[in-house]
Amino acid sequence: MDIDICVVGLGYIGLPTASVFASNGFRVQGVDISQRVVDIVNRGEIHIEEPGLKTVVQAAIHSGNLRASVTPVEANAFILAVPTPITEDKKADLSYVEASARAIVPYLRAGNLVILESTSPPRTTVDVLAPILAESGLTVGVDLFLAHSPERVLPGRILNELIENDRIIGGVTTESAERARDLYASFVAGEIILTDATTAEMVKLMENTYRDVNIALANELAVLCGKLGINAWDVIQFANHHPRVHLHNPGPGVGGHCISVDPWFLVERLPEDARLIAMARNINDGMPHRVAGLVRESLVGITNPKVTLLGVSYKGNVDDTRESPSLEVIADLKAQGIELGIYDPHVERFEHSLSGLEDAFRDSDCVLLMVDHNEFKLLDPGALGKLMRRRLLIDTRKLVDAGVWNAAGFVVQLLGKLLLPTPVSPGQRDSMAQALSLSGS
Ligand code: SAJ
Repeated sequence: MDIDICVVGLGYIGLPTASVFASNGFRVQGVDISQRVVDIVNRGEIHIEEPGLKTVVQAAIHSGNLRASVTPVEANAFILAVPTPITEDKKADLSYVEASARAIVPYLRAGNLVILESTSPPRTTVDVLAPILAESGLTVGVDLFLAHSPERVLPGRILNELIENDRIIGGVTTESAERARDLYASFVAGEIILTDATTAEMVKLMENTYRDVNIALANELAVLCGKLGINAWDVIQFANHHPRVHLHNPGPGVGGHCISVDPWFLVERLPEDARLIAMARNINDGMPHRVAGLVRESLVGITNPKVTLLGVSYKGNVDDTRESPSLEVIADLKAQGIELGIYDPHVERFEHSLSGLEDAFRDSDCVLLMVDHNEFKLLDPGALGKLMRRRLLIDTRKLVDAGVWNAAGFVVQLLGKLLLPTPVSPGQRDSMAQALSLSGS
């Protein structure tokens, strides 16, 4: 069977993209380096949580239009949808982009189209991808077409946004962009805007940077309001009545593989100039430690304290834990010897052990709500409070109905209204731990 599209990377972007193309009549080969993922997809199942995805994948596999393998095949078009994470020192790790490009080189033929969907630092398409693809002997822009079409979908709403959102397509040549547009036009209902590859890269990075900087502003607002003794959530709500103001929400940090990562691509490239962007990143990265500091302060005087941590995904109603602020908070509290009962109804695989709901609450001294999962709105504070040693809830998302929890005997503290401690160094944390009379200290 001739393949129309070979999609490399069957993760949060590649799998929905492959199955939507397949359900629009294209013959699609999905490729992933993980045999486990390939087997799951070939069974018509999915390895990630995303509303509606299972049905689309199942239908695509059963129609025969989608199949998966660990190696690429010849195709008319190739879509690279692999991760672009950052290294420990906040530099772009392009190894997956480079490896996926090398993997398709032997399968490229004259007239093929290659599209990079992965979010990438400026000039990646022209400076990194094009030279690798040229190893095929084809001339990029002449007999091999190359474009960057950044994914812009919101986890939790991927299938809908894949179709509805406007799409930016940047070609290394005009014909490259036009060919990519013709492909996506088969299912994209939004507007398709054509530009050059580097502009398209910058558009995507700026979208996420815009959000990161605005979240940093909201987090700074929470710190200021805590010091002034007022409620940041009221300030945000009232200010947003202004027609040109859209303040974001404070929170325990910015997670996920996008917003907490992409701004660093700009800082890495232009460190002298991307000053506001770097500062916003640092403000947001400081939030989990401020939250951990709040928890530590609430435990002063308690021997062998236990904390119930609700939610480990990076945001509500998803199972994705990459760059989750909860990881930082857990590491911080565990380093102090604080016992944790961790509960997340959406997450199955996690690097720390998870508890059932009741076990997480049993003998606890403080509930720390980290994620706005819908399930947490429905918790029964009356029953859960009875399991605890002390009824304290720190809500970092303004999720719960404080009145209901107060009625069940809880003191409810809200991030955005509380005095937030300054993030402290690991050394300072050690001396605070000793002051807390924790177990083993
Ligand atoms: N957050 C706040 N306050 C807010 C909004 C979000 O603290 O007011 C936190 C969330 O809790 C989460 C993080 O920010 O930890 C990011 O969540 P998000 O829902 O804002 O975004 P992502 O990372 O799930 O998806 C983003 C989207 N980009 C934009 O909205 C500009 C999506 O469209 C992109 O496709 C995606 O990044 C990506 O893959 O780049």
